[in-house]
Amino acid sequence: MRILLVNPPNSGRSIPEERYGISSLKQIFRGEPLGLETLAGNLDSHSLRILDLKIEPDGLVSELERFSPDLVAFTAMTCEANAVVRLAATVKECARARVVVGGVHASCDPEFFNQANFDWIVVGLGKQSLRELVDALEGEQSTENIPGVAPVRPGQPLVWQPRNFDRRDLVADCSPRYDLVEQYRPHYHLQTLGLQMGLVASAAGCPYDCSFCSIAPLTRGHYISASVDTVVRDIHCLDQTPVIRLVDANTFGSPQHARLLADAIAKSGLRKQFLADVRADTVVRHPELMRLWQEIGLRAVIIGFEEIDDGALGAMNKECSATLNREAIAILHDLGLTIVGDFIVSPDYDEVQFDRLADFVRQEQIELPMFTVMTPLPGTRLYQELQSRICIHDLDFYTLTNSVLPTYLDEELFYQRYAALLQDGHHKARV
Ligand code: B12
Ligand code: SF4
Repeated sequence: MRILLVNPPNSGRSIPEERYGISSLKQIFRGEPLGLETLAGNLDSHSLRILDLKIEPDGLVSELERFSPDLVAFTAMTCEANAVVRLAATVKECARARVVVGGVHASCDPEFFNQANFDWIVVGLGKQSLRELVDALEGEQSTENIPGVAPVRPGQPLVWQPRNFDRRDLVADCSPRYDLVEQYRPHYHLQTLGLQMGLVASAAGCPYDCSFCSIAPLTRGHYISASVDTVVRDIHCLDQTPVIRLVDANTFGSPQHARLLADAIAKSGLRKQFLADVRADTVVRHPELMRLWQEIGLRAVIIGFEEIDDGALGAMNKECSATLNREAIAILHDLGLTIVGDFIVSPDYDEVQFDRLADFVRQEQIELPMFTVMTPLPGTRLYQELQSRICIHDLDFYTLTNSVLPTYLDEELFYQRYAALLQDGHHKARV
């Protein structure tokens, strides 16, 4: 079977830019489509291509003509969902391929894609589900009862069997097909460092349940570590790439596994720089783990501090505290690790709250603060909590840099303050 895996173009709209001419918030995001490479890893014996529309945004029609796929597989985050709906229509117009969609948005809100231009929606980890779907198509068998795969039924609710995710869904014996994006690799670089960056997953899911987060539906709440050997093998696949971003939502979610992995990396002789997502409480409870990783190349950690007071952290069920956040910052700075700190700005912020956040970031010397606007993403608990207040439903605005709720401050002032946070935080930023 000929299978074309498609990464959607950089998507989304910007209220600050469109309404107030604030263009400093616009960002272009590039990184290899590891989800698609991972799926391709379990589709041996088929003819495969990955088309990255983030690099060649107008490439779909010519690729459909050249490759003539039987199946087109799209991935999509929430802000890319509308774009993928349009692209699926193009596939149906220009080719005779069937269309399957998966990824974060399909997992959080599968009904969104229950539309005529799609044939199947894959909910959650897809490496094994997609394989089973492709096998069924090859064998001309029914695709009705594959766990995790919802056949599209426009006008009627989706019906599917949920998948019980476990290690088998990682299909450890086949690595991601990094080779399928070789032509794009020079574009996957970390601008701040001017270095090429590759992505490797060492776990899927997260055992926590923060109200704003869309990770849980990918594994139905399970935290699944990849075997140590698998991770080392995948890092080896990226031989020419000096910086490795471990893309797991919560890289050191199992400290025991993280220790074994660090030992295995040290023994393997791999010389890389690593970036990893870590929770502040993990840093405080396991500072020795941070040291161990620093010794084997950990250069920067991405930490979701989210908010700076306990009330707000409690409301989002972060299971962390302002004190732990400060302790973690001190430990990481002692170790010389760069902190990429994620903060969530609430649409309810007044000027004093903007000031306090700016002061915190300055005082704590967060090297690279990242600020998103609190966004109730479909499929999250936050979405249920705030549904009645949402005033923008167009998913093009769900880039986490727009407020889809009314702002407490005058809207223009809100975006000016938001842009100022980013500007202040980034003018001396380093990774
Ligand atoms: C790497 C990454 C990126 C990269 C590369 C992604 C790419 N495809 O090009 C870049 C830098 C481009 C990026 C950009 C953005 N990202 Co991003 N990103 C990630 C990150 C850290 C890892 C994704 C990953 O590689 N995971 C590992 C792979 C193996 O897993 P996976 O992609 O989920 O794929 C598996 C399943 O989902 C499924 N699957 C996926 N696709 C498909 C398709 C089919 C057909 C099938 C069957 C199955 C399937 O099977 C795969 C294997 O099991 C995640 C957080 C996370 N840990 O997941 C955020 C994340 C996906 N990003 C997020 C966001 C919000 C963004 C941005 C809006 C930036 C921002 N403000 O934070 C932009 C959007 C870009 C745009 N404007 O269009 C959110 C998405 C939330 C949501 N509901 O949409 C996440 C979850 C982080 C978060 N803040 O919560 N991102
Ligand atoms: S925000 Fe981080 S810690 Fe919280 S559920 Fe999501 S991945 Fe887990």
